Order: sequence, then C-alpha cells, then structure tokens
Amino acid sequence: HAFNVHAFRAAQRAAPLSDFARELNAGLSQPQRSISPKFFYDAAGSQLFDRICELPEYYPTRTEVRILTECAPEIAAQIGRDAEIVEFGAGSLTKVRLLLDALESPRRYVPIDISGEHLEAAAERLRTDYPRLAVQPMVADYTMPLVLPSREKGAGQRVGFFPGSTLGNFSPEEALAFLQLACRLLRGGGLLMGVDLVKDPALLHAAYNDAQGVTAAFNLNLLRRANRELATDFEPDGFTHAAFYNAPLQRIEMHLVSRRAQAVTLDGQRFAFDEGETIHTENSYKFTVDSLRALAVEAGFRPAAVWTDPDRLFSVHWLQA
Ligand code: AVI
Repeated sequence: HAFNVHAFRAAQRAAPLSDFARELNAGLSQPQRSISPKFFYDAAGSQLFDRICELPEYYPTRTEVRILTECAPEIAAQIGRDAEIVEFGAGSLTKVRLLLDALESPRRYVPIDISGEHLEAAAERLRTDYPRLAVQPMVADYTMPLVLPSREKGAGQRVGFFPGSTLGNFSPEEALAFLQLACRLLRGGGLLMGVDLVKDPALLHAAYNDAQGVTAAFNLNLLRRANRELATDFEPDGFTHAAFYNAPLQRIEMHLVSRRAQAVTLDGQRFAFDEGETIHTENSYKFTVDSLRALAVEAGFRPAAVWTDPDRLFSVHWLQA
C-alpha cells in the first residue's frame, strides 16, 4: 500500500525530536562531549526540577521568592502603574504572582514559553485569579527575535520578567545576545531579573550535590530521555552525576561521567566512552552584583536598582531599557 502508517507515525514522532537528535549527535561528536541543558526539561525532568527547588540545599528559589516578597513595594514603585509584564520562559507562572500582587492595576501579562503544553492551563488559572489582567501567552523561543503584541493606549511601562537565574545557564555570548534582544524589546521600560551570586564554593557545591540525589536524578534523566525518545541505549547506571564549582569561570559545571569503558548507539552511529570520560550537561554561571550590572550596560541597559537577601546569596535587578 502507498500509505505506510508505520513510516508515517515514525516520521511524526521524529519531527519534533529532530533538534534533540541532531544536537545530541553533534554534542557527542566533540572532544569534550556536551549537550544543551535545555533538553533537561521533558515532563520527568520538569518534575525533578520542581523537586530541586524544594530541596534544603537549593537556596536560589526560596531566596528569590523571599526577595520578591520582601522588596515588593520598592519593586512596584520602580515599575509604576498599568504595567505590561512580559515573562521570558514562563513555567508554572507562580513567581509572577508575587509581582502582580504588588503592582497597581497591571494591564497585561505575556508569558512566553517554548512549550505550549502547560502554558494555556496556567494562563487560565491566572485569568481566574486576576480578572482585570489581560493574559496573552505566546509560544515562542525567546532567545530568537520576536514580535510582541503592540502596546495598549494608556499603558504604563513594558517590563520584562526573567527570574530564577536562567541567565546563568547561557554562555556569556548567549547571555549578552539575550540581554541585547530584551533591551530592544523593552525600550522605554525595563527588565526585572533574578541572578544567583558568587559565594562560598561549599554552599554552591551542596546546592548541586543534594543529599537526596534529586539533582543527580535530574542530570541522569537526560540519558533516560534520550533512550525514550531517540532509542539510544545508554545504561543509566553506566554514568554518574558530577557537579563542581569552576572558580576561574565562576560557574557550576554538571557532567555525566562514564563509569567504565562503554559504547552507545545513536541513529546507527557508535560513540565510544573511556572510563571517566564525561558529557558536559550544564553550566550555571554565578555573578557579582557588579559583573551583572556591567553585562547589562554592555547590552544597552541602565542598571537602576538591585535587591539582595541579607546573606547576599541571590540578587534581583531592575534594569532600565
Ligand atoms: C534553571 N537553572 C537556573 C538551574 C540552575 O541552578 O542552574 C537548573 C539546575 N541545575 C541543577 N540544579 C538546578
């Protein structure tokens, strides 16, 4: 028969996954093997990340929430009334509630996420809780140039919201490129951004090597995901989680370390691993208040205010565009 349903299904399945397959293949072909951390976040990985945020060792989430809560009046004073909020990489839309609760008559909220799966449901819950707010989710890759809905008449500032130190998962070049894009998009308004700070390496080490092993499971899920989606044959117990602070580069690095000499097959191609060889899965850059502000200036912003917790673990920046 001309129509081969199996081939069709396979093609359908393959289409949205081709990015992962292509990038994994390219990443495994380099001398230092690597894969982008964006592939952590399938359904299982997103659940593991939510658990990370609750861990006693993982201070960033609760510290940022504390700053956003305690400094809300000052933040609201910078933003002013009738603001339009644009969130880059909106997940479950929880942190923005802290902001919305503090603002006077916010007009519009545009959460942008690459995955539309949970976005619409989360938007609907927000509409219920904020009936006067126009919630307009956008499914898009915010690291690419994009066009926002045009500004409403009489609206206040357009404010970007980028919490969670997601900027730290970009390379320095990517971080600068993103900030330049954001600055252009937010001209006349500003960016409210949370970034993790340089600190005692022991605290950083603990945050990425938690006692319950949730971060290890999060890291190893990448191999399970590849097995599920790309039919690779990684043996998950053939690799271990490693995370350490690279002090000269001011970043946590996460790797998956091969426990023995072994080979993995992807798309009929064989990749041999030596014992101890690693796949570099994530960088999480840490900033100082000054280094972040300098980067922001380079991207075209005017740093206007910064809030931190008493222990200076985390920082929230108000950058005028
Ligand atoms: C999402 N991102 C800011 C987290 C971080 O800390 O870099 C991801 C993460 N990786 C391990 N634990 C958490």
